[in-house]
Formats: sequence, C-alpha cells, structure tokens
Amino acid sequence: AMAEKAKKLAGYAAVDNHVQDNQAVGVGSGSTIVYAVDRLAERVKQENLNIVCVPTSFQARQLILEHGLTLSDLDRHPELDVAIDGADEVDSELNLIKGGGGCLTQEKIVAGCAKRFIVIADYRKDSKALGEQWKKGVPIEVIPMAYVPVTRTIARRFGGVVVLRMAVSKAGPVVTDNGNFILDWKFDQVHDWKSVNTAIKMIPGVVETGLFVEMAERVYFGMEDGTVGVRD
Ligand code: DER
Repeated sequence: AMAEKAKKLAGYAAVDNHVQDNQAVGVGSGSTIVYAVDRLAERVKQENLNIVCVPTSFQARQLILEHGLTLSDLDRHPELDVAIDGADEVDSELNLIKGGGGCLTQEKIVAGCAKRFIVIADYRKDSKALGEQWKKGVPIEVIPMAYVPVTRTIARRFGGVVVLRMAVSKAGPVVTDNGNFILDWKFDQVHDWKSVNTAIKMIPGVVETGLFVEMAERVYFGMEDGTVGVRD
C-alpha cells in the first residue's frame, strides 16, 4: 500500500544519510523501522561496514538477529552514534508521540544515549499539533500496582480520558518488555508538552511517557508522491 512505500522511503533515506562505518546504531521498534533494518543489513553486507546495533525492544532484537547484524547493548555502547526510530505523530516543533507499539521506555532510553536521534515516518504522521491525526492518545508506561491512582491523577490534573491498554492476543492488559502496564491518555486539548511530560513523569508509579520532547534532530517523511520530506 501507499503508506508501506512511504515507510520504506523514509527508512532508506535515514540509513543512507546517517549510517557510516564503525558506528553503534540504536534500532527502534514498530513497522517503519523494519525497512530501515533491511537497508542497514544490505549496506553492511555490500560495503562491509563495521556496525553494532542496540535494540529498543524484543522486536528490535529479533530484527537485528534475523538480519545477521551484530547485537550489542548499552553496557558495551552507552553512547550511540545514531538512533533511528519511528513515531506515531510529529508536531511542528518535532515533538513526538511514540509508544503505539508499546516500546516507548527502551526507545526513549536509547534515543537519549544517541548523539543523533533520527525519526522515520510516513506522511500520515506529519502534523502541526499532536492529536491532529493520532487519536490513540499519549502512551504512558506505569508500574502495574499503581495504574489506578496514576489514571486518576492524570485525568484530574490534565483532563481527557485515560485507558488501560488491553492486549489483543493475550487475556488481560498489555504487559511491556519491562513487565509494566501501559495507559493511553486521550488528551482533549493541546498542552505545553514539555511541562506536561515532566509533570506526568513525576507522578509516583509512572515509568515513562510517550512524549519525546526536544529529542528528535531530524524527521524523514515518506510522501505519497514517492518523495521524501525532511524536517529539522
Ligand atoms: O511504538 C513505537 O514507539 C513505534 O516506534 C511507533 O512510534 C511507530 O511505529 P510504526 O512505525 O509502526 O508506525
């Protein structure tokens, strides 16, 4: 479909523009990153590149291993040259909503360890303000025993509706790679995302939010017309 072609365009552009020899690369999670890993594996083979990959989820780890790429971790490479990852939505200031795939915590850690955090997305993610196109809210990872008080605090302080994310292929709630629950905060107004992110993180029981504020350096958007848009 059109969106898949757009994801591939973005993934290839990011890898071709930002991956060089002798690098440690953070590998994101989701569906768009699959194209980036395909291209990364192709380049490593063709150009005989010395690259190590640090995953942001069990899914990313599987992608790295399945493509025969060298798996590493933050113990060995606490500073990454570049991290490449998808996004659920991007606003005009390059703030992101991430976590649609439930991997936001390790994604944010890896993105924070990278000298350059590069985002890849199809045209459907390109918004002026968060919430314009992405209607599933901001994912928030929480310690399971705290999810009810955290739900109540967020709804009381910031409005909107907060929903525990339930699994589809498993009975009960989604359990993250870190053993936690996810709340989806369907906000009902535009906020100052920087201050809201900090305030939510301070609530006891919150592990991480899917608000990536002032983290992305560049976003590659695959467009419907086959071109690649770039926003810095
Ligand atoms: O869950 C995540 O954070 C993913 O990276 C998400 O933001 C993008 O997933 P997609 O590439 O499948 O849209």
